[in-house]
Amino acid sequence: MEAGDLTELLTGSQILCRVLVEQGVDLLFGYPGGAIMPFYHALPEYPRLRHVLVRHEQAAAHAADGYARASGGVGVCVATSGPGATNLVTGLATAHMDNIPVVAITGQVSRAMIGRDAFQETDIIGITQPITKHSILVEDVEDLADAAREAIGVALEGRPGPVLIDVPKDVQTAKTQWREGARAEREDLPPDRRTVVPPAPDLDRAAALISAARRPLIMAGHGVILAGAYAELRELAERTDIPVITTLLGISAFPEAHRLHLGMPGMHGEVHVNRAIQQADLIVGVGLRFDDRVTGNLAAFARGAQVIHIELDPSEVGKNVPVAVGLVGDAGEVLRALLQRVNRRECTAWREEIAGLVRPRPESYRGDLSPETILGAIEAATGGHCTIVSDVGQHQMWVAKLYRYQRPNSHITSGGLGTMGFAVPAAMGVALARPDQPVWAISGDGGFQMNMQEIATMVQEGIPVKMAIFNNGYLGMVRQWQQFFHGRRYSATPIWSPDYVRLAEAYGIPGRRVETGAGVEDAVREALDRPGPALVEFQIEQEANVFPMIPPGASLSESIEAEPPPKLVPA
Ligand SMILES: Cc1ncc(C[n+]2csc(CCOP(=O)(O)OP(=O)(O)O)c2C)c(N)n1
Repeated sequence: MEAGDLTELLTGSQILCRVLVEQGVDLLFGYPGGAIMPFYHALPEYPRLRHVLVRHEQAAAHAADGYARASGGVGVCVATSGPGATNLVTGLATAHMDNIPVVAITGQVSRAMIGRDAFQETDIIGITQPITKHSILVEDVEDLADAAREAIGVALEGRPGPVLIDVPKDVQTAKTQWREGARAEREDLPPDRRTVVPPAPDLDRAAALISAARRPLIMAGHGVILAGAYAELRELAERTDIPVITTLLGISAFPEAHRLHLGMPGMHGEVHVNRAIQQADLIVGVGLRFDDRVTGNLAAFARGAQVIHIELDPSEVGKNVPVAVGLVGDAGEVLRALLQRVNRRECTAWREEIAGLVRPRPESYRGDLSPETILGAIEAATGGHCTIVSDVGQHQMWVAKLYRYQRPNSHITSGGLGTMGFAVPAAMGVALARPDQPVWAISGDGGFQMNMQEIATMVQEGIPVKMAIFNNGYLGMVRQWQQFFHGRRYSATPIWSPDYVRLAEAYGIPGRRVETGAGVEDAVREALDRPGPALVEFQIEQEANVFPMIPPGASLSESIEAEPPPKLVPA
């Protein structure tokens, strides 16, 4: 039968698959079960749709998230009703906090059973409403195609985010006519939902502030990466000579070897970056939301600075910091409009002043197997042609600060939710989106153990993720807080690990343990040289700390730059 033939009857499941194909989706991460079985029954009829069977639905959501972050397209995950759907929750919340276009398709019990506490019935729409951009229960097969198209469109449009579509089993088996639809493109959106360039007077004011400022800074966030506005950001910085700070999720929005790159701000940001913020008279924020990990105590944040805030979501403008000019729109479009008005200028004196604030990085390592050595070896072995996916904890901060990101969007992490267990499954999605380059998942021994079951997925599907475990025997970041703020009471933070080399062996992948700095380079090279997934455990110093650190609730001026003397630690 011809595509578009109005007499063609398809099941809801076939319609779902067809819409995915029509919308350009070719990869799904999922796990089957009773209420989603009709969908899985239809799936083999659509060989264009590759399905990756994960080992836990949380990993499906993170892998879809990683795929979306790396590809710029939508990431799709699939789960059954009840426990399958609830296992997606952390992954959806992670994507929601970081604005990632993930579409989750969940099976639901048949319509007649809804509301009766049926077997594996969960109100997943109710559960995920606050952590999705949109969620839809499809109650009629007639609505299914458009609901699925809308799910993908809504996930991608404007400020991206996750969308869940819940499909009762009998809607998956019901039949109706297939009607062809158009592929959702940003340009297809109705004009009121498209990005509009801010009014000319606001752009003029921003340009005037930029030319008048004596101590200006650019703070670039995730919005630059989501908009792909790398060239525009660089042009603004170079034309105005303004130093660029990149937030955790803004890392790799600006080349780090560039003379204007300053570093990361906030709780674990560099001292000179935080001091520069406190001394600035203008902050040009691009695609960031000034969250508390960046600002520290808001009342004391950049008190001498006026703020220009370039941001897609109007509700973010003025939410955390008062702004002099808010420029609402896509970072690329706004920067292009601004660049038409911004003149060349120099910031030599201010840059020299900031250079004078730079201190040697506080060193907390006693041994030679430092995170710096490990990250330096990965950078050297890959020439930076590589994507680093980090987990959450101390290693995440080292990964953010000790590797020089030169290529756009080469650093991926869970910023907003700070989800341990993210790196390993997200790296699977990244690796499938970027088959041309190595992908490293870097985790602590805690976070690695949260989703290490996914090694089996990598083996079954041939996904070549290189896994590095920074093993310090502790839930390191929490232990550091306990050391600094809880009188060294290491409550529930020592963590035992299995023998990772034997674990790798059990999965049939190469595994190495590295105990000294001398072994780092070889182990990294070997992992890269062997095809497929590989694992390297680095036994780093147990009580190494991340410096500097702004204590929670303190201002950016109050950083801890060395081990607190034991007598100052409260008992
Ligand atoms: C799912 C989840 N549970 C708990 C936390 C709180 N938390 C933040 S960092 C951290 C410790 C991480 O330990 P590890 O994975 O070993 O990494 P390290 O800090 O040692 O580098 C914990 C428990 C979290 N962020 N996510």
